[in-house]
Amino acid sequence: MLGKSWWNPFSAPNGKRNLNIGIYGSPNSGKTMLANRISCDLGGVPVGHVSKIPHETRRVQRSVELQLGCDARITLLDMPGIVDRIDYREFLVWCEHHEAVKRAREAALGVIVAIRWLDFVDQVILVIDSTKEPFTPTNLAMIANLEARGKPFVLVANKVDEESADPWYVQESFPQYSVCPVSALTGFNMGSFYQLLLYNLLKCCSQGKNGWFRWFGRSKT
Ligand SMILES: Nc1nc2c(ncn2[C@@H]2O[C@H](COP(=O)(O)OP(=O)(O)OP(=O)(O)O)[C@@H](O)[C@H]2O)c(=O)[nH]1
Ligand SMILES: [Mg+2]
Repeated sequence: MLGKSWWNPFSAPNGKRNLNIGIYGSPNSGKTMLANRISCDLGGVPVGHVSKIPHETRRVQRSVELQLGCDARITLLDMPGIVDRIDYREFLVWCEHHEAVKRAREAALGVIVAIRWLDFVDQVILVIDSTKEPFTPTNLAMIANLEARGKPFVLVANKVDEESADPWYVQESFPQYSVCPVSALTGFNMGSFYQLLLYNLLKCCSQGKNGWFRWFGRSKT
């Protein structure tokens, strides 16, 4: 009799059972709040501290191992915010000079570390703040980088609970991708988001070396 691993596509994602999901995006787009919501929805604990001060997350924060469908185990990686320039003076509103300089240094290092981590993530969630202009150099560079690496990703338009949110504009800005509107704060549309994530993970599992063959059991000799 064939084992569970034969029919379960999640059991053979290129031989991997553990998938790393990286949460990327600009500072303050709601990455940590989304990571916390996903982690708690899937039986874990909050991943990190949410704050209105940009670059609150300056190191990669990991969730505990989470279960998402079948027997796939996922680890969420909440990344520092990606930017193309960091000016310590932006932090002077919130902290003293020396603290602002330190924060800016750590934030710059965080960007480098986050980009390096792209090599180790299986799937990316790119979080876009739907209350702001989405067509930014950072978002464009991130998408170009992900495309070039062939890294699977989902686009999320966050903060749709806000009156000024315009998720349709986000979708219009990136017409070649399907954008999932959510609110990490209220949990709006998280069901659709999980479906999209699961669908993408399935694709990610079934592609690559022996993926489809293992799925259909043909690699069994
Ligand atoms: N209204 C609303 N606010 C949100 C939502 N998600 C996050 N926020 C707010 O946005 C701010 C930034 O949230 P974080 O989760 O810390 O953002 P981040 O992307 O992790 O930011 P960095 O760690 O600085 O890169 C906080 O004030 C949150 O309360 C949302 O869905 N709706
Ligand atoms: Mg954060």
